[in-house]
Amino acid sequence: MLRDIDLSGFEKITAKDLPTECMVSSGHRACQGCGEVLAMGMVTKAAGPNTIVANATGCMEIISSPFPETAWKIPWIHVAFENAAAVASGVEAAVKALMRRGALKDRPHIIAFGGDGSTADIGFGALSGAFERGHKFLYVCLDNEAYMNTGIQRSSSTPYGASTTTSPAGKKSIGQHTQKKNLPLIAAAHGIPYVATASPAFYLDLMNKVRKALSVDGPSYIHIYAPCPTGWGMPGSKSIEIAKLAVQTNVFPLYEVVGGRFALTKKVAKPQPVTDYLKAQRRFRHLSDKEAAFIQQTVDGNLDYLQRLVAATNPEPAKAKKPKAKAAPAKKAAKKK
Ligand SMILES: Cc1ncc(C[n+]2csc(CCOP(=O)(O)OP(=O)(O)O)c2C)c(N)n1
Ligand code: SF4
Repeated sequence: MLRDIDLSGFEKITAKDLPTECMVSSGHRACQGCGEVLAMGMVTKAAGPNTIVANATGCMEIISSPFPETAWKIPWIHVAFENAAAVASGVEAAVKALMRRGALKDRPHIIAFGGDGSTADIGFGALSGAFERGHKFLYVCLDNEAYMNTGIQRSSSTPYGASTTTSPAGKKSIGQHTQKKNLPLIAAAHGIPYVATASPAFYLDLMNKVRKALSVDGPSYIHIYAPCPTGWGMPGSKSIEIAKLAVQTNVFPLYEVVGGRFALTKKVAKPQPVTDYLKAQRRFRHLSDKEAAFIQQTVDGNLDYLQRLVAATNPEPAKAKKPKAKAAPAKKAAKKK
C-alpha cells in the first residue's frame, strides 16, 4: 500500500556539516578495512549521542566489547543472536512509558544492529514481529554475506557462487548454490514507513538515509553492504573500492522505499561488468566464465525488477484532459417567411 510519510523532521547532512563525533571509538579490535565497523561508525555519527543500541552477537559485538573494555560511548546492550529486534522493541516500550510519566524528556533514538546471519536467518522472526507491531526504531543489517565471527559459514544472504567454509567450492560444487535472500524487499513487504539500502562507499547517502529512517514515526530498516576483507579474501585496503564496485556493477543497487514508493538513489549510467567485481575477491575466483555470465544475468534481472517496482510505485500523474473545443453554434435555420 502506498502512503505519504512525514519526513519533515529529517535534518540533511552535507559534506560541509558532517557530524564528527563517532560513537564507536578507535582501538576496537576489528580487522583492517572492516566494512561493518566503518558503517556502524557512520550510522551512529548520523544518529548522534542520544541513542541506545541493541547489538546482536556477531563480529561487531565481539570487536567492540572485550570485557572489561568497551568501544561504545553510548548506551549499548549486547543481546543474543536471535533477538536484537525484540530487545529494541522492549527499549522503545520503556522509553514510551518513561516519557508518558514525564521521567524522560528527550526521546532517544533506538537502533538495533545485526549481521546478515542474525538478520536473515536466526533473528528474522523477531525482526518481522517488531515491524508488524510498529515500534519506532531503526534496524540496521550489516551484511558481510556470511557468519564471519564464527569462521565464515554461509548464511541465506551469501551470494550465489561464493565459497565459504560451509559452502566450499571444489570439483563438485561452485560454492553457495542458492540465491541471496532479498532482505530489503522483505522488509518493504511489511509496509513499514522507511526501507533503504546503503554502502559505506557512499557515506553521505548512507548517513542521510539514517537521518530519514530515524525521523519517521514507526519502524525503519537499512540494509548496509559491509565488505569483510577476512571472509571475502581481499586486502583491507580494497574495502571501499569493492563497495564502490558493488554499486557500479549493480550487484548492490542503492535505493530507498518511502511509504511503499521505490526510488533509486544512485543511478549507474555505465555499469561495469560483474566480472570486475568477482575477480577482485578470492571467494569468487573459482567461477568459470559460464558461471560469471549466469551471475551477470541474475544481476541484470534483479535491476530490471527493481526498476519495475520504481515505475509501478511512482505512477505518472494522469494528464489533465484537454477541454473540448466548443462546437461552433449551429447556424439558425433561416426562418421561412
Ligand atoms: C543461537 C545461537 N547460535 C549460534 C551462535 C554462535 N554465533 C555467534 S556469532 C555467530 C555468527 C554471526 O554471524 P552474522 O550475524 O552474520 O554476523 P557477523 O559475525 O558476520 O558480523 C554465530 C553463529 C550463537 N551465539 N547463538
Ligand atoms: S571478520 Fe570481517 S566483519 Fe568480522 S571484524 Fe573482521 S573484517 Fe570485520
